[in-house]
Amino acid sequence: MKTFLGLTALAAAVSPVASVAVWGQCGGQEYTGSTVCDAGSTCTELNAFFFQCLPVTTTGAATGTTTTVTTTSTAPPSSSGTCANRTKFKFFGVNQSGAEFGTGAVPGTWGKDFTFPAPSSIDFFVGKGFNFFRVPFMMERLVPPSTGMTGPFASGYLANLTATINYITVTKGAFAALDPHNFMLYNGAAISNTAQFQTFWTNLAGQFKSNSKVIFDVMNEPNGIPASTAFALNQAAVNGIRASGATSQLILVEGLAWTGAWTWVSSGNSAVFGAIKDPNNNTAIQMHQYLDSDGSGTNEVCVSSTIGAERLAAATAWLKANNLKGFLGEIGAGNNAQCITAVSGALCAMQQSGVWIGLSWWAAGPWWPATYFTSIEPPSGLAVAQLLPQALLPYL
Ligand SMILES: *[C@@H]1O[C@H](CO)[C@@H](O)[C@H](O)[C@H]1NC(C)=O
Ligand SMILES: *[C@@H]1O[C@H](CO)[C@@H](O)[C@H](O)[C@H]1NC(C)=O
Ligand SMILES: *[C@@H]1O[C@H](CO)[C@@H](O)[C@H](O)[C@H]1NC(C)=O
Ligand SMILES: CC(=O)N[C@H]1CO[C@H](CO)[C@@H](O)[C@@H]1O
Repeated sequence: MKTFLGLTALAAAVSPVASVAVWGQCGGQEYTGSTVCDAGSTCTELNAFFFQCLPVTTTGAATGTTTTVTTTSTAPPSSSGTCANRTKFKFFGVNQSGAEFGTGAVPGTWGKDFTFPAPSSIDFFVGKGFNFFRVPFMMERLVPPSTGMTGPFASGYLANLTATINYITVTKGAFAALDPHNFMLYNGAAISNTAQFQTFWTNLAGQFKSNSKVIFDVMNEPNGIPASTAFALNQAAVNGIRASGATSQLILVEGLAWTGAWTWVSSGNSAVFGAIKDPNNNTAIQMHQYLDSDGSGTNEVCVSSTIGAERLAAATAWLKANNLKGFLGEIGAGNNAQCITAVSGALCAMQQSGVWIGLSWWAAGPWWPATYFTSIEPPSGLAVAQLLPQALLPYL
């Protein structure tokens, strides 16, 4: 048998195989691709999930030409194996889109305009070790415009939303963030009345006040109002949530300019959000970050392999200076080698900083098109095969 094994191994070694570029994956659990690295790099086990083609340092002197080989000290880390002294995230997961879909369809039809996350998708991520789900929903479906945001809840939509939240938190034991995905617009107009918004949150938090795994994400990406108004509305929501009796759960507040980390300081958010007050001292700043040229998350090309860490640096410094915690509620990028390295670099920088308590990938959800490049919906969302094992799982 030994001989046969040797022959088989030899046969495998001499048959033509595509080789993996530097920083690419070359092994690990569930990996089925090539285990041969390009010249100048060597396949190195970083953890059970991920073997990577790491560059071998060379002077290039033998040929007298400049080589493209980089050393590990100048390249960003591409897995936790090269990310020293990190603090793990307390919350790590994905967005679960669906209930907010169907913009303009109010209330819209379940199964046609909107849907709710698939339990099988939640099972998949919990099975991988994730413990957090951000669940976007549409305010107008929960509190119909006919009776306004301080009026009664629409029972069917609340029941379905609650079923999703309970599946995540009770059945699976993970955390679920309630995310009114409304950009601080309600029934076509900017929300500006802090008292009404506070009541909306008192009512909603009251539904979940006894569930310690529920997180209150005040408003997705406030837009079209001054930063000071966005801040006042967030502060009112914090006050309303605590007044409901929900005193232990995490609250996440978001700023203007798509709550972008890279523009946190230049957008004016940094000038106002440092003053957030929570009587129960459990509020974090939620920021979002995409890695394409305009930061919109609409292009699968990342600016560079270091752009993730670079775009977070100023926000991280601001969080530290203000003694606040950050939560990266949306990050997304293409499923390609440069983006995988950029995402990995971002996660490493966040975990080394100690000020980021969580992260959620944008996005899972049953209705993303097969071509949506940041889709992480199992089994075949484009981010599932490579980005998930290479850039996310190493940071669990
Ligand atoms: C990690 O932390 C240890 C203990 O504080 C320290 O000795 C070591 O130099 C640090 N390593 C890096 C790469 O920062
Ligand atoms: C709630 O979900 C059920 C299916 O479980 C569906 O029949 C119903 O239409 C949904 N209602 C709303 C308002 O989402
Ligand atoms: C608030 O909580 C943080 C830990 O999350 C702690 O470091 C800080 O001392 C607390 N502040 C107050 C005023 O209790
Ligand atoms: C970057 C990105 O994909 N943003 C999407 C967030 O989700 C809403 C709908 O939930 C989309 O309209 C955005 O394009």
